[in-house]
Amino acid sequence: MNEDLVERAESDPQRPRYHFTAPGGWLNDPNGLGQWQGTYHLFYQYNPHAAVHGRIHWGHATSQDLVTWNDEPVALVPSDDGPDRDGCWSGVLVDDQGTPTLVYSGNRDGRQLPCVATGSADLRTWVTDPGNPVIDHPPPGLDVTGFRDHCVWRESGHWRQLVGSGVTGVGGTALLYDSDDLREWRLVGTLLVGDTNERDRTDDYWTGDMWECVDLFRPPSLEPGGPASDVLVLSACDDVSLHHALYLTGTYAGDHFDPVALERLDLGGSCFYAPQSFTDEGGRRVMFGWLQEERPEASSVAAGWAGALSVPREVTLGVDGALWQAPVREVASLRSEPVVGAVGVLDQGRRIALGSGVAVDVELVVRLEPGAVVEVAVRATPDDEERTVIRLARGTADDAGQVRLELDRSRSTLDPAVEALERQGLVPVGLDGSVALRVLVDHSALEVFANGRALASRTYPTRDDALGVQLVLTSGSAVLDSATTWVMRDIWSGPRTLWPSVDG
Ligand code: DQQ
Repeated sequence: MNEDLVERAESDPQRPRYHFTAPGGWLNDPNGLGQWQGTYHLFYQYNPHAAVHGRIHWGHATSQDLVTWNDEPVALVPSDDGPDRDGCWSGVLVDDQGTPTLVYSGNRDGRQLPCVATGSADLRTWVTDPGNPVIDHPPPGLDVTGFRDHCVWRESGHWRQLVGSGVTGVGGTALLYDSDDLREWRLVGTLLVGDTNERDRTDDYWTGDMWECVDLFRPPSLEPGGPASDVLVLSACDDVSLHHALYLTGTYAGDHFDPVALERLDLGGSCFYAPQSFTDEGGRRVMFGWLQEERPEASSVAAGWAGALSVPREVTLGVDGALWQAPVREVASLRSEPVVGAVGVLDQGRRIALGSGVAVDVELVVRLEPGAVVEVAVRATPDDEERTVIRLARGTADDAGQVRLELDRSRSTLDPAVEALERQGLVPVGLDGSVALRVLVDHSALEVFANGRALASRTYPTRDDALGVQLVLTSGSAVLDSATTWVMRDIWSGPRTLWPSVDG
């Protein structure tokens, strides 16, 4: 049955070929990201039995270059009767004086508690700690909405840990703990508490009832001498929905986080969720997020797979005090066959062809006058029946320092069951109105980067000829300074291996 799952998954035309996917079955959050003696390790929430969120294992893959991966044996399997009997939920990898160690959430009877596992030197085999769970209840006296997911680091000779949580009726939170040995933990307190009542649940900035997958780090500056700030990433949810990933800039000091600004991490809404980041051996902060499916569950089940990861994103702090995100430079190593578009002053309504493909990387720079609107269409059929449109609309007067980035999926697919919500958000522009746009199209996965802001989404065109990439000025004046499209290579060099092999 499992081999069949891989076969079905690999033959699905919607399956991304240069975004990370599980060999078959279900994938959600990236976990345990790190670089260990040169090798990149990626673990992920994984159900090898079916393309649904079930008894979650930890899948594992390794890479030398962050973009091409090898499937490794499953790292964590739910135990027969332990605290992770019903699933090994999200967590992190840390180096405990040379011993690779996972801190994750054991799921049992609908509750999650922190657990630990130690690994062999090659990180291929893992043993769960007999003392699990290492924290056996959420803080007494605190009515929590949840207690799971971990961010663990060394500080002043101790371990520190954040556990994602929320205070019922108050807001999401991150609980701060302290330890000498990763096994005995002392509660320090709440790092900070959000306000669930401050905004409407439909608001793009709503911080939720519960913070999942909290991630605290200090990003490098985009430019030498740029501002410094700590960043707390959180994935806001309630008991019905996974909403979106947000981040706070501010200062972590004295057991608290003093926030300065709250920002959206990705303008694609719930598509980019549960991100995790790590510092690689070169000092870069690299982030992966889960790209959720946006087609009906029955379609994923039939296809034998669900869930992809974003490309690895390098995150830095810009001079505007916000996170700047860009695909790591290694993504460009997958490029082949460039198509260079004609540049110059754009005529309104004249379409410029920028190549074609189901897996392409489009990079362009366009200068928009105030009021100008430029559209880039991808996965476009020759007759326009299917097309996904990325729109850049520069404001006028007081708003001229911003461009509205919109993703219009109203004609992305002829399949009426697929989500077609519009996505949008603001992107900063300089005085010359220039936008550096990068569009990564990979079958059903789509990631857009515009002046450091990111927007991830999913599109499921049905027609084989939904391949076109085009640019058009629909309003005002603009100049196209450069435009190149590359076809992208597949990141898998051999057949996928489904671990573990299970019958039935
Ligand atoms: N996914 C995991 C949880 C986490 C959630 C379960 C976020 O640990 O809170 O698969 O997507």
